[in-house]
Amino acid sequence: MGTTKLITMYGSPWSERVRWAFAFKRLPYEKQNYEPGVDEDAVKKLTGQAMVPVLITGDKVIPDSSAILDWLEEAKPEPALLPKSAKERAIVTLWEETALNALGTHGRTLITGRLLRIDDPEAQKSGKYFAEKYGYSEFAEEQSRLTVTRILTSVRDTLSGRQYLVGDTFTRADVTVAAMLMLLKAAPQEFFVFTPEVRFVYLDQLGDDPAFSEVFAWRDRMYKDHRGEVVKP
Ligand SMILES: N[C@@H](CCC(=O)N[C@@H](CS)C(=O)NCC(=O)O)C(=O)O
Repeated sequence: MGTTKLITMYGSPWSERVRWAFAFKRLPYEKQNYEPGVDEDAVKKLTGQAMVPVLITGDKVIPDSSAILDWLEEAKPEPALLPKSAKERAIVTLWEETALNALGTHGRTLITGRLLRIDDPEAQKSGKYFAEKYGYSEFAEEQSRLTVTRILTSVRDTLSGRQYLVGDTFTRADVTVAAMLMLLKAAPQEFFVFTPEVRFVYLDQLGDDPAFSEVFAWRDRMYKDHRGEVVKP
């Protein structure tokens, strides 16, 4: 198969879902760290777009976490991260899209708002970078909070009485939702290493809301049972 390299950003859940899937399938890879505001041009030159994760394998360069997971499922089908039935696969895809394009993007708006309110030049700088790149306003933040609250409610109610989001096995739906939840509250230090200052930035009031404690307890259980390694920079 040759060398497989992943360009990822440590604190990004889009990168985390890909690292998680590689660890789950025990596929080794070379790491390259992406720094926002520094490595954007290089990634743009390589892929034609300015986001990570990016997979480089053989003569292929694959941006986009879902395309990377599709490549991975084909390259290493076992242990499977997709259910066998087409119906269950369809539901996995719906959860993934909700997690990536609603929970993730609205979660990023919430974290951008938090960064902009922190009285620290470094936090302000990254807040401004993400605000400009992904579009931020106080109104958008209020709307994002409503959307994220609705999704957390759906995750909680779907998980009631169940171990996994789809069927009775761990799938890409669980990987993706569990990874995206870091934007509201990071996984505990024993699974995901962050300095206390950075961990604080990742904590939203929704992450500590008792109404959603079962969702974050489930997320921590997914890390404990399936993450397979302590995540370190
Ligand atoms: N559709 C892409 C989205 C990835 C994405 O949103 N990446 C953001 C995560 S915050 C990123 O690379 N940010 C760094 C930057 O904007 O410089 C995927 O699923 O991989």
